[in-house]
Amino acid sequence: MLRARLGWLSVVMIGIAATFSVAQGGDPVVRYDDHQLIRVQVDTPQERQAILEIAPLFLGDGVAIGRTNDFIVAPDRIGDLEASGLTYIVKHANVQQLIEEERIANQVRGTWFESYHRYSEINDYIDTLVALRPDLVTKFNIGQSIQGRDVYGMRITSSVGGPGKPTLYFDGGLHAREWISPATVMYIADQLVRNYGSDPDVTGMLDRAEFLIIPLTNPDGYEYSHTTNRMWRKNRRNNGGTYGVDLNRNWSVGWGGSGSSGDPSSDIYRGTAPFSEPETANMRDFILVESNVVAHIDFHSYSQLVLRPYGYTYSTPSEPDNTTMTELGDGMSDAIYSVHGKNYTSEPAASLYLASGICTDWHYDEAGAFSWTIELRDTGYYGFELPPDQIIATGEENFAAITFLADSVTVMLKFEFPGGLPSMVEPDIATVVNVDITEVNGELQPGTGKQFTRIGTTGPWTEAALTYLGGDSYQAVLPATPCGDFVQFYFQAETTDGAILTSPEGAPAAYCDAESVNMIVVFDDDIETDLGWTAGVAGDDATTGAWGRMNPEGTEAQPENDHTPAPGTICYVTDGRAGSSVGTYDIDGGKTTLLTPIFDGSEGEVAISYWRWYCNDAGASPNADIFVIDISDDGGSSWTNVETVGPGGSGTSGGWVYYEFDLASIPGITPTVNMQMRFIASDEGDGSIVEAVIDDFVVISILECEETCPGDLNGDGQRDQADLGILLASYEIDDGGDIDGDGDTDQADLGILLSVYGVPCP
Ligand code: 0X9
Ligand code: ZN
Repeated sequence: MLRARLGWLSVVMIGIAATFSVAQGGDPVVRYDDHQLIRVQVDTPQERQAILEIAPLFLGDGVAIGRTNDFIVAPDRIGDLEASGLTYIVKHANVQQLIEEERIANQVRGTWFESYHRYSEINDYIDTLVALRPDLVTKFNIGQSIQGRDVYGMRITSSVGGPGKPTLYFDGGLHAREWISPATVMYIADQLVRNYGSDPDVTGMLDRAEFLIIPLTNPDGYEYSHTTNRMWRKNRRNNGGTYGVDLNRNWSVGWGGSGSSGDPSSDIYRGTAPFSEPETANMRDFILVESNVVAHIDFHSYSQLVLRPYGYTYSTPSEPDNTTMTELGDGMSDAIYSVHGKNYTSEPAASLYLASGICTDWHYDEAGAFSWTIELRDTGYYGFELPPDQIIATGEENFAAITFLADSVTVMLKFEFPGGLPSMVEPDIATVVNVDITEVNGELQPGTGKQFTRIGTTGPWTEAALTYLGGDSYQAVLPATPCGDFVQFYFQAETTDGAILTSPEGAPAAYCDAESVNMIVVFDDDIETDLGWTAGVAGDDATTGAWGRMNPEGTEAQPENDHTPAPGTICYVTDGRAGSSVGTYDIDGGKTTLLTPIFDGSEGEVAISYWRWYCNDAGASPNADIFVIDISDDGGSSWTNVETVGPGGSGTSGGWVYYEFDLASIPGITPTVNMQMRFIASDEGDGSIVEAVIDDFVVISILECEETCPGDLNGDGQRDQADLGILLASYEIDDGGDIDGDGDTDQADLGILLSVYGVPCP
């Protein structure tokens, strides 16, 4: 029996059993030489007790029963672990090496968001953002930490919309060792500040809402985790012999309950009373005077979770809040997934285990805000030592989450375009645009949906009502526009309180436009049917993961869904399945090639686009391989590179990416009728997980605008009886009287001719 076997273990645990070897600035540096990072399956309270005795340094917030949990085991306890009968795997044999690798990676300083920064550098960067946009950012100080460090934050909003806008509040760094948290919160601030005025989503957010951002709420612990003990979690209060209070157990809601400890040496020590710590008391006092806080996120790491209240009890918040926080949490998780395909599980905080006195429970109960704890990357491969080259990707996916959240709590009416918004229209005929208007935080005044259009790029707008189709659906009609001209447009609706909302936001200063062009779709393939691609060529040497046409099965590296909107399900993926058999195999042992059918690129200006997904950063040797995309103008005899994705950088950690290029931009390529493209993915090294996916491949040609005079079938400059004769002779027979370009002569053509009958050509 497990407990009996472990009964002899009566070692007195004094916190961390790491060695203290090098002295540096006061406390000796804590080293983790030959400490193992292990993942243990814990199924009973006895097993939890057993592992905590062997490995008191638990890396999460409470040991969950029925799941795996990560611990650090000191070298002198590895024998006990082996003898314990517990089921575990060793994730890293030497934690000190992980720490060193992170330190070395962190010395490679590219842009600011490619390395982790110290307390003073974060403060300097806040000043940089203020200097960049003093009209948008103000810095504030919520008070000092227990060692006297000032805790700074930023208020970010635009002057549009006046005071009293809804406030969203994000904080980071409550736990010292979770370095990705302050980095992600700074990334969010940086994006908001830098993209106001250029990115319509960001502009809308800062016009509708105010953001309060405190990136580093536990500066003392954070500095200590940099200088002395990389695994430090708490603040640096002197408890008289031991140090630190867990700032995420020190809040008043549920304080003192399960999942917190009264033992000052514990990593989840709750402190002597709620708000005993200046860091939490200052946060509380700061937010209590903010009257418009509607949503809050406390960023932590790791595990990839979106946790909603409560953490201290299994009971759920009352309705409708519980449903709202569930839907918003699920929506944030979906938004995160859409960027790089990372799964962040959305669930109640208490579903793993109870944690009492936590920050988010307090913000929900006492500050009147919807509140979440987001546990950032990863799921334990690197854990807290997440390599700094994942900061930007983590920031990007969480920026999508906060964009979704901000829109969900501040947008009154949402305009959506189920068929997309056109960037090109066909010359001389009207273009239908489907518009959905849904109520988010406002009530739509019926009958107020409108379109504003104009041909050309200046001049007055023509207003017209949208046609109501039922439900949330409306139809807009863009006017027929001569080839070569632009048609510009925006949409508008009103709420029952008289607020006027537009899409794009900020119209008429902001608007959409589409160019009227003579376009032919040469090849448009959503891969749903087999249009003659070739998966695999002579010379391919991948042993698994060959290209195949199929419905992908989601893994850490590849998407669950193809790119084509439903009902589409099929794409090309380096999955190795024949089409229907199960299994998810990434590429191994060499390369695999995918060829498009031959297509005609000889006419007009040719633009080629596709959606790609590429992931080479999941697994043991990340960012080692490349994805090569080439084009041929001689049916595949010779090839020229179009783009190469990887080995590092953007587009290498999953997520659907749109790529478009003009044939004319590829040096050395001649437009011919024998064009072909190829996609080569490979895994040349050991151990890495590589997945590539291609979907929605489109080739279009744009022809020059002809000097046209619709209806002048004989080209004599008149639209008269002679033209009518030609049309009638071909009527429903051939295309001799085809005016609208649809390939036959019918009533539509007759209608056009009659509408211009007798009008001389321009
Ligand atoms: O324990 C915490 O404070 C948070 N996790 S962490 O690993 N970053 O320390 C989670 C708080 C909410 N979670 C639960 N109630 N389980
Ligand atoms: Zn944490």
